[in-house]
Amino acid sequence: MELLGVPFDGCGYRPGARLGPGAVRLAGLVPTLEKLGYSIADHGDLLVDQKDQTQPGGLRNFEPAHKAYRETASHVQTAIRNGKRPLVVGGDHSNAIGSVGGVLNELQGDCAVLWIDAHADLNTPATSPSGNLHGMPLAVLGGLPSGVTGLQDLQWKTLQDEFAKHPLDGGRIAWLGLRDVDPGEREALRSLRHEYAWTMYDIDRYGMVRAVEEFEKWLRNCGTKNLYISFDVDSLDPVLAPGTGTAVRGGLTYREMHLLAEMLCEMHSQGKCNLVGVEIVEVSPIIDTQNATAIIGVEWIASLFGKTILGSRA
Ligand SMILES: [Mn+2]
Repeated sequence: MELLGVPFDGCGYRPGARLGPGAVRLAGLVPTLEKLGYSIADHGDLLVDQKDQTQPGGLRNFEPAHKAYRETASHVQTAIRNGKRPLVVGGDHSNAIGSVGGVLNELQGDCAVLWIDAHADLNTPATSPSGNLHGMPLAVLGGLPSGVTGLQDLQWKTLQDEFAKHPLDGGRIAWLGLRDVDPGEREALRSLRHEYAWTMYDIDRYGMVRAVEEFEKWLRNCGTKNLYISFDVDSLDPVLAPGTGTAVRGGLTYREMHLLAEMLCEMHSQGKCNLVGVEIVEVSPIIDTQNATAIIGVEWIASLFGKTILGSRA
């Protein structure tokens, strides 16, 4: 596995996720995976320009964001090209523009994405209540129009020219854990003709086993076996994972999150999908309690890669 930290949070709700890679490393990401039998090439953290740089009339921190996405994409592409699996630690969720964009570029669009998140991340500059790109990555990757004119539109198109050459079809995105969806995002979800968007209501009603079984069916029918998993720690209940910028009550429980990871592990280890890469984003240690959110993130990754109660699956 090819590990990269992306300490960029200039497009998040508030600063803090830039410390996510350090927190996740301190929580034992590398030794945990090594104990499971994986060899990890640690590429360290990207050098990120942390100065606030927003051009008048432009998207917030566009320049440093663009640089971080470009470098993330390049890392992800190189890893996949070498037959390795990229493991990316954010950073705010806008970094998925680079990571998922890199995957799509390298595989010519032949990949589905599992988006585990409280949010749909489908806003555009026109619909976003905050103007922060971390709520917009899937709109960029899905090729949605910005809905605005001028510099923001030019910047939006710059991102799409680079990271959405193979736009991510709505039928190739699976949302899991949704519970805070803006009005503009609901419309975007409909326009993208999604086929899998499991909210917390669905998980409460039908349970995690059914959620993953339906996901497996969905993946079988979506036209690709390649899967990238984007795990936003705000999918978890804030009681467990308070260290994240946009926490929303009523998230996944400890047991649901592990069951999810273990069932996904069964899928990829049995060849039901080709897990091309994984990322964990939005860990913000400055609002955390004793690094609990990074620790739980590492536990989740361990379950995804074969840790079980009675021994390793890998
Ligand atoms: Mn997110």
